[in-house]
Amino acid sequence: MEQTLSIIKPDAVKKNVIGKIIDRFESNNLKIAAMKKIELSKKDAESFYAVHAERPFFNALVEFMTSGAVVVMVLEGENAVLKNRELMGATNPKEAEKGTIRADFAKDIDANAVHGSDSLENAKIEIDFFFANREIS
Ligand code: IDP
Ligand code: MG
Repeated sequence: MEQTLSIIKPDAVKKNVIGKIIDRFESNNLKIAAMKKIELSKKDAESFYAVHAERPFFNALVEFMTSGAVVVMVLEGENAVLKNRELMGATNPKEAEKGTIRADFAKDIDANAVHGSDSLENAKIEIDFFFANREIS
């Protein structure tokens, strides 16, 4: 069993599609092992996306991720990391396959509805960033 970190980003929370996105996970055998709705501080967003600090879109990304509440989840299941990435679709919603979360709920790369860990190693780091062990079950 793997665990991965998922974030429903401010654009999707504002569109009121939290439940529809969670349904994609549950319908595909991913269990919600932890979940909370929070507002990220600038510092939270900057640390979480530190790997992108030198990218031209970094400031816009931090601005976007702090523009409203997000829902942070630990998803658990077989091949959870890869399965979540498949359900999400490509980073750019315009290139995402039909039926993926980003194709169905997002319009452009700046506001693309969801985050998902890209490796098992990063999943552990990202889960630790948001959750204490006692919050995950
Ligand atoms: P991912 O979210 O599919 O893993 P990453 O390359 O890790 O994509 O980028 C993190 C986030 O940064 C993306 O989800 C997107 O919101 C934003 N981003 C990535 N590339 C661009 C870009 O070229 N322009 C604007 N925003 C971008
Ligand atoms: Mg990424």
